[in-house]
Amino acid sequence: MTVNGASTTNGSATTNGSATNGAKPSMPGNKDLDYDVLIIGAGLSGIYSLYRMRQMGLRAKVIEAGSGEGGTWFWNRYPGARFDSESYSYIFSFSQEVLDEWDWSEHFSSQPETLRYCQFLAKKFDLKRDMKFNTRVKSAHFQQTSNSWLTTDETGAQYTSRYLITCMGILNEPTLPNIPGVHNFKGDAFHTARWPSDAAGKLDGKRVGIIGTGATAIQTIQEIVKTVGSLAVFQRTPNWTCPLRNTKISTKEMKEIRESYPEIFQKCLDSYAGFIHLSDTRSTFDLTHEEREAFWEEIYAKPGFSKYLSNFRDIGTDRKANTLYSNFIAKKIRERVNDPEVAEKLIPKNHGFGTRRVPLESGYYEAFNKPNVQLVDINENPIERITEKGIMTKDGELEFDVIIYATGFDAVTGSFRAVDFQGKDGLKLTDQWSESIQTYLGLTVNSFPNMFMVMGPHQMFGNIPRSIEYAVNWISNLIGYAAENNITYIEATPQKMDQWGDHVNECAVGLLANEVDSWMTGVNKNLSHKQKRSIARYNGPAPGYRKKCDDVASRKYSDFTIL
Ligand code: NA7
Repeated sequence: MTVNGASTTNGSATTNGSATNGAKPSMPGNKDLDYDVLIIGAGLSGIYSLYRMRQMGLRAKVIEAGSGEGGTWFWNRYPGARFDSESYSYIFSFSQEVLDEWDWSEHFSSQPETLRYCQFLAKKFDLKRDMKFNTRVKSAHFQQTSNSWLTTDETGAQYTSRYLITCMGILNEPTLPNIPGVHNFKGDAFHTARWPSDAAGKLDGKRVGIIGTGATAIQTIQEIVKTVGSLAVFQRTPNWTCPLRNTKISTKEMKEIRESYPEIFQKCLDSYAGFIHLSDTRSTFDLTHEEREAFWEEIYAKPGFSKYLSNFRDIGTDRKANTLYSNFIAKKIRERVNDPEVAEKLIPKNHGFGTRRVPLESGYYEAFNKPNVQLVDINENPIERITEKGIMTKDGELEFDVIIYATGFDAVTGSFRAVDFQGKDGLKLTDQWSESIQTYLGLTVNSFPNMFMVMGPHQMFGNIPRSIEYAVNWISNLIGYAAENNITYIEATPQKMDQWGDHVNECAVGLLANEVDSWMTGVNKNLSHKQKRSIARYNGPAPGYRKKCDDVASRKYSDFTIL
C-alpha cells in the first residue's frame, strides 16, 4: 500500500530587516512576465511574502502543493500536534490589527488553532485570490536571456516571473523508514506529516504500533495513548524531553499578553535564537552543586523551553557541564517511569541534553507506566521487516491494526531536492550543493540570480516566525531597492558565498550539537541518495545574524552582482 503520499526515497524598527511600509515600486521591464514574484509555498513564509509583495504593489503568485494555506500547520495534523514555543512569541508582529484581533486559547497552541491562525491571516489580507492550491512545482529554471524564472508545475503549466521566492519550510518532505516491506501492511498506515483527514477515531481501541521517538512521536504517543487499545513504541534513539506545562489562556491573561507584545517581541529580538527565554550568563561551574540543583529545579518547573534555553551559558558547549545537566534530567525520568529497565531505555546514552532539538512533553513518560504500552528497543530487538499484519522483529511478529510512521523528514534541503532548480548555464542546485550546502546569508545562492530563500539552509531556525519576518523583510527591501533602481539581476558573488560558508562553519565550532546525528546535521539514514553531514542551520546568535544582513543592505547590496 502507499502510505498516504509520504516519500519512500528514503519588530524593532531599527533593523534593516524591518518592513518599509508604503513603498510602491514599479518593476522595470516585467510587462512580458506573468508575475513580478513567484512564491513557492503557502505556509507562514509564503503568507507573509505574498502580503509584503502585495504591499509593495508587485504582482505576486503563490503556488502550493496542499489544498489550503498553512504549510507545516496544514500538513502536520497528527493527534497532539502543537507548539513547543509560547503561542504569543510565535505570532507575526507585522500587523497591529492582527495582534489586536487574534486571541490565543492556550499558552502552547494546538495545530488546529495554529492552522486557524494561518487561515485568519489569509482571509484578513485576502491572500487566497493569489494562491494556487493543489499544485506542486516540478521545476524552476533561470532564463538568462530575460533575467527571469520559468517555473513549471506537475501539470505542465508554466509561470514566468522576475523573482522566485522559495517558502518551502525546513521539514516538508516526510520520509518513511528504510525497512523492507513498508508498503506490505494491509491495515492503516500513516506518516504523521500526512495524517488523513478521516483518521479521527480510527485508533480508538486499536492495536497501534509507532516507529520513531522524535518530537512528533512524543506528541503523538502521549495523546493517542488515551484511546488506543494497545501501543507498541519502536525506539531507535531516545531523546531528552521534559515537561511543556501547557495551560489555557484566560481573557484577562490574553489582555495582558496583548499589552505586552512590544516587550515580548523585543525579548525575542535580543535572545540568541528568537525565543522569549534568555540564557543565563553564568557558567555551570560558577555555582555549588546545591545552588546548581536549585536553579535547575527552578527552570524545570517553568513552562516551555526555559529548561533548555534559560540554562547556563556552557550547557551546549562544555561536555562536563552538559553531563551534569543530563544527569539531572535523567533523574527526573527515573522518578516518572515505574519500571527501572524501561526508564533506562528512555534515557539517551549517546548524546547529551539539548544536543538534538529538545521535544517538550505532557505525560510522555507516564504513558510507559500503562499496562497496554510496550517499549520496543530496536537496538536490542531489531525490526526485520513490515509484514501484511504488522512488524516482524528479531524476537517475533507484533500484529497491529494501525502503524504510525513518525520517522521524520528529508529536512532542510529535501524540499529543494524535490524541485528541479536550475540556475545560470543550467547548473542544478543539487549539484551546487553536492559537496556542501552553499548560500549567501542563507537567503541566496551564487549562480541562482533573482532567487531568494525564506527558511533556507544557513538561516536561523530558532523561533521560526521571527526568522521568517526578518528574512521576508530583508528580501522585500532588496526587491524594492532593485525596482527603484532599474535593476533586473541580483546574484550573490562566489567569493561572498564562500566567506559566508566559512562564517557558518566557524559559528558551529565547539557546539556539542554539531557532533550528534540529527536532522540539523543533515543525517537521515532513510534517504536513498548519499547525503554528507552538513551544517544546515546558522548556529550563531540571531542578533549577530541580523546585523550581518543589515550591513549588506546598508552597503547598498554591493556584495551582489547587480545589473
Ligand atoms: P525526527 O526528529 O527526525 O525523528 C524521527 C524519529 O524516527 C527518530 O526517533 C528516528 O530515530 C526515528 N526513525 C527514523 N527512521 C527510522 C528507522 N528506519 N527505524 C527506526 N526509527 C527510525 O522527526 P520528528 O518528526 O519527530 O521531528 C522533526 C521536527 O519537527 C522536530 O525537531 C521539531 O522541530 C518539529 P533516530 O533518532 O534517527 O535514531
